[in-house]
Amino acid sequence: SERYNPHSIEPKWQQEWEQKGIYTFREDAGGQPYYQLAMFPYPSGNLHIGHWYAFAVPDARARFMRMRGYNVLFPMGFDSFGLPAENAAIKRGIDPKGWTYDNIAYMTGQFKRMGTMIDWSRQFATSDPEYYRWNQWFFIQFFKRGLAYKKESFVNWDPVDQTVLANEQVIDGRGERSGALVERRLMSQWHFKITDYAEELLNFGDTDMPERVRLMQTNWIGKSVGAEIDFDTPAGVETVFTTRPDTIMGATFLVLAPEHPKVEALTTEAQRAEVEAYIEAASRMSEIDRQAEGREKTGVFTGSFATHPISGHQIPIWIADYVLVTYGTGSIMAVPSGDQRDFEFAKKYDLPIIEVVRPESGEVFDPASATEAYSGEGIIVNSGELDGMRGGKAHIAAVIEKLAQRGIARPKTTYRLRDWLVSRQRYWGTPIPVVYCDTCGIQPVPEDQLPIRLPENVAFRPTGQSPLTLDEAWKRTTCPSCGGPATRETDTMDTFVDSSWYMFRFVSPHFEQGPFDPSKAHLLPIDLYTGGIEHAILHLLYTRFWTKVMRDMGLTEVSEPFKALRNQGIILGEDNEKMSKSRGNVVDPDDLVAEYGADTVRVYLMFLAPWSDGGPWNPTGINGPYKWLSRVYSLFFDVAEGPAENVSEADLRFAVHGTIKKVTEDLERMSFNTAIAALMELTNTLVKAKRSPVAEAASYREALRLFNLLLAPFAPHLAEELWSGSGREGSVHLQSWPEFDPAALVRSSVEVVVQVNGKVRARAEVPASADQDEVFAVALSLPNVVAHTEGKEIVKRIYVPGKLVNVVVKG
Ligand code: ANZ
Ligand code: ZN
Repeated sequence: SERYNPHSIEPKWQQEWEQKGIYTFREDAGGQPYYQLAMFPYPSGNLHIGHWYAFAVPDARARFMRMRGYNVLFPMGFDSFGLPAENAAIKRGIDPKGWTYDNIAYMTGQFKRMGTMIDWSRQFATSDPEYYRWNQWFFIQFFKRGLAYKKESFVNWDPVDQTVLANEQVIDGRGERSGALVERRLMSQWHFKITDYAEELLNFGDTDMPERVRLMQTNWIGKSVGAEIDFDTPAGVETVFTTRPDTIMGATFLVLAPEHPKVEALTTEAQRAEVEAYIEAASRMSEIDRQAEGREKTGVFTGSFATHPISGHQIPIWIADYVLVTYGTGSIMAVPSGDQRDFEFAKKYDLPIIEVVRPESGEVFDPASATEAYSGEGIIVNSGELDGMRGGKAHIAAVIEKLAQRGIARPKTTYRLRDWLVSRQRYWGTPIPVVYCDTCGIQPVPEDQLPIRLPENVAFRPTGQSPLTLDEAWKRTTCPSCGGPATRETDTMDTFVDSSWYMFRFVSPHFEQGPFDPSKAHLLPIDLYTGGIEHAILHLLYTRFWTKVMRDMGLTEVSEPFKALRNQGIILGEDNEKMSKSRGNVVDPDDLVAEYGADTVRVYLMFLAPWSDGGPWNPTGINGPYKWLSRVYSLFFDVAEGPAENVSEADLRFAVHGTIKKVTEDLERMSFNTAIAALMELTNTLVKAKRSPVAEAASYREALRLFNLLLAPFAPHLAEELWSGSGREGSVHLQSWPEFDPAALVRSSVEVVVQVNGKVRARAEVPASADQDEVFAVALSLPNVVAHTEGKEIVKRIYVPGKLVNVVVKG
């Protein structure tokens, strides 16, 4: 009987829930507050199956926490500034704002059909002026604290999107969105001083997050402990950064980045033409390509020499593109015996190589025959005073101390992390709240003039300049300091600014006196934050930085925005490949909901793989969950069919309470697939129980009630229908999560398999408390066991407690 009809059940309850406001978070509702958040989406136009995976699955966890008595805040909004809106505007001649808000309206409708407990009263979009006003306010606070500054720097220029990209947005030398090869350009840009927090960002405290994310952030920050060493050159003192000061006596030349400011002064007339040509060629390459492993080393001699600080030797100064101007001091002391890049360079240009670290094995490094550098540990040789000391990365502290005493080296820690470049030459973002005055220079906009709204009806052409530069009337303003004429900054902020603090806004989304209401700040940090691994560096690092700045501003007491982080995997196409229109393997959740209902889609997404792994979509796989929910429906509402069964009351209680325990533990650790498997198994027992005499007992009705509660987080609509259809009061979603009864899990008797010579001959029901002798007594008395042992000698007895008996007989 296929009476389960999600299409009548689901809209009915969605409407009822909305009408009664059962998911509205109220601070006074009682229970310990619990803030769960899934990374908010970009309003691209349509919710795809990945959105369902990211929002509907964690929803089960949020519902579970709520039933456990927590006062759960589970909000949602839209990360609505950004390029796609602007590209749509350019392509189709439409208004980015209209496009964005139409998408938000459409996607909110789709969201509501998912059956989540999202509190929609808190929804906002980051392109709302009431929101981005606070981006501007933060920018001004950052500016006043010296954390927002403008500097001329080489930037990653995306020639297709015609904008600057942050390092984090360049993947393998290409723009993250456009895929275009990124060029380097010198431009004046706003930066946030995230490097001030580099060290603190390496400390994750007791934040519970995947090791992988921790590692990616740590590598991105890229802390290097080493020393700075000064070399005299004809253009003044040049300081190099090295992680291997122990190799100083092996430094046989210096290498400067081609863009290094001293190159000009160091280049002799004889070398000038060659040097200039080299610089020109290097400027056309990305940093990533320049550093690619195995790439043939190239460089040019400047014609000048530096003085080695210990030996006093004159060592040549070269330029080479494997040295980056953006790291360390932009120059290195080259040690060909210890560094592979330097080694290849020295071999190619026939520069001296001196062994300085000899491995414990005593193997001597012969510069003439060596094919690679030795970067390992050992004893320092050929180094005068340093001879006999331990060499290698782990042993530099003693060397630094020795060199420091002589004034040759200073300890120095360097980070790969760069300041966050926030200027974007685009329209659809937060206007940067500063003005330029010929007399007073850069002036922040007074706070009472915020928000500076984006002008409407601007022209969209990718010109390499912000479209705001074309709006003369908007640009023209007065200087807040002298009252004279001034012009507005026309760049907008990187949209990662928007997502850096939105989790704080949700606690008081309509607050007008500040970014969030301080009296609600205790709801932070987020207790559980969920989202894709693709945000491991960008978003998560920025929001951690922002939180620390807010703490230092006195806005919050927390140093981290979330207590725990969990990443979901990705739903792939049937073919195990990424879903994409071109592959034709895209699964549309709307179609699935139309066919099976939202509960089935939810359950299938939870069931198909561990949520943290994700996996391929199986088009026939969804039938299983649908059949299961139909079976559940009929279990509750149809008359029993099929042969009589004999499930005892103890069996029933054992199954139900075992499942409560299992599902509770599984939901705690976000193991949704195993929880559903347990519920499916319990369904089998309940179907049998329904055909047993126990179906007349109160304990059967209680079993159904408990099952109904367990089902609620996963299939919220069906669970509500079962609840009300069973004549129960109120919403199932406002009930308490059941506790398991440990007594029900203690079985009074156990079934033991009885083998003779390894073959199963019988099963014995024995008291759970029976000892080995008692079990053998029962086993050996069973007729089929007697038949196989009679007249034979028992030579061995094997007993696996509570499970198995094996008697070995002879003759
Ligand atoms: C001498 C030396 C000897 C080095 C040796 C290494 C091995 P990490 O660990 O990545 O921080 N270096 C410094 N600045 C550089 C730049 N701007 N571009 C390219 N390379 C640069 O690497 C630090 C090491 O990378 C430094 O230590 C320096 O080479 C090089 F046996 O100095 B070393
Ligand atoms: Zn002025």
